[in-house]
Amino acid sequence: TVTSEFTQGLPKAELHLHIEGTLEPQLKLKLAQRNHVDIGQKTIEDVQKTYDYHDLASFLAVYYPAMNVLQHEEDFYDLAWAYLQRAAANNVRHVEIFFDPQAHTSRGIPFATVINGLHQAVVDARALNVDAALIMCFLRDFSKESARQTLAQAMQYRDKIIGIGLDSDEHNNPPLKFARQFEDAAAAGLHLTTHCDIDQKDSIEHIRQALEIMDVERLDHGTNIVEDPDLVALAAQRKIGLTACPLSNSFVSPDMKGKEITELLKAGVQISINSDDPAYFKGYISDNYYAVAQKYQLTQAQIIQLAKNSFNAAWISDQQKQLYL
Ligand code: ES4
Ligand code: ZN
Repeated sequence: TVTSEFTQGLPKAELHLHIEGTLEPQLKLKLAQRNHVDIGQKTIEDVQKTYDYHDLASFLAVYYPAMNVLQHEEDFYDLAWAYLQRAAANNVRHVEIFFDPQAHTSRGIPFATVINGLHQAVVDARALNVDAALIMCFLRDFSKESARQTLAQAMQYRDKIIGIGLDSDEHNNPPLKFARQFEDAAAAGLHLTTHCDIDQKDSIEHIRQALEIMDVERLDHGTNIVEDPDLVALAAQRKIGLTACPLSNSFVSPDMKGKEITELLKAGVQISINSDDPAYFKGYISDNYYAVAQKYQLTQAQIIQLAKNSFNAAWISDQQKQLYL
């Protein structure tokens, strides 16, 4: 049987982690005080009382306002460093960290402040034996024009970013809305992924666009793909990485998608387990492995396969994969 010691000790890669979603109540309060930002909460209990959500929209309504406490380069550094220490404690050997520049530039924080703070933590993570990289996400509920400007800004920091993704509210914001930006990013050698959140309107159509038209290499969540056997076969054949997030799923839907995860493992799809927004969804990556293993009685062999998949779907060289596998 799978114990929490086992899921914690297993070496793993984390491929679906929003750095803004690692802001713990304690750091939120500390930064609020340090930057003189009134967030309307004074204690950890006050903060936790606001963590009341049942779907993506109600989650995002809590998530974005909290980012006001992030003002200076040092704040972004402290945020990322706190996460990377937790990653090390979870035996995460490699992590590809999402960040949302538009959530900050839209409230007047320079792009440079965000990326320089995060990047310094990525560099310092080597001392923790954690190999880290940054993936820039576009907020899909913002305009194409905003995405275009954001990509142009990112190009000044090309060597600090390994890929791009799409997150935020998927409703009526299909992947194809950003086809042009994805094409430009691919031409610059950036890797491509997109959220295809669970049980969204047009889930299958969004997955189809992402795989057949935009040539993404991974799907974040993406477990609705089980509804279309042809797309499952395509994902297996192309070695598309799917990044499931069980605890996050349990907040925005009635379950952790364990049946879908098991089915995709059987079909040979490179599906992995990740933590999404661990400060908001009650658990870091080892907790996610443990929760899904318990609830769906996954075997140790299945858990090991999920961890192997995390390295195989990572944007690292085959040589680097050999070090971990
Ligand atoms: C997110 Cl759970 C989720 N879905 C979409 N966008 C996000 N950004 C951070 N967490
Ligand atoms: Zn996510």
